[in-house]
Amino acid sequence: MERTLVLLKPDAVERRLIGRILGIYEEKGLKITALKMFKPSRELVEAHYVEHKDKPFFHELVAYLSGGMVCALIIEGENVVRTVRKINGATDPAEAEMGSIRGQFALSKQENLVHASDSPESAEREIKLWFPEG
Ligand code: FUP
Repeated sequence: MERTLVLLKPDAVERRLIGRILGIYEEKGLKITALKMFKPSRELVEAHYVEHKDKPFFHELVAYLSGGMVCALIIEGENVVRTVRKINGATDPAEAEMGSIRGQFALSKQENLVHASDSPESAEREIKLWFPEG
C-alpha cells in the first residue's frame, strides 16, 4: 500500500484546524497510520526542504515551519500521494481549487496549512526524516 508524509503546518495548528483537516483525509477513506505533534528543529526542516535551499524564500520558509508546533502524519491508501496532493490543492492558494484545503482555508503562498510528499520516493525519504523511530 502506498504511503505519504503529511504535515499540518504551524498556521493549521494555531488556527485550530487540525480536526477539520484530519476529517477531510479520513472522510475520503484514507487511513492515518502515524501521527505526532512537536516543534521541529531547524535542522529537520532544512533537510525536509533541501530541494529549495537556493530559493529566495528558503530562509523564511525554514523559520516559519520550525517556529511552531507541527502535526506530522503518515497516510496510507491506494494512489495516496496523488490523492492527498489533490485534496491539499495548489501551492498558491489563489490557484488552488476551491474544494481543496488550501483553496478553502488558506490565503498565503507560504502559510498554506499543509504539506504532502510529491512522489512515493519523496514520501519514503520524508517519512524517514519525520519518523526516524520507524
Ligand atoms: P508544495 O509541494 O505544494 O508544498 O510546494 P513547493 O514544494 O513548491 O514549496 C514548498 C513550500 O515553499 C510551500 F509550501 C510554501 C513555500 N513557498 C514559498 O514560501 N514561496 C514560493 O514562492 C513557493 C513556495
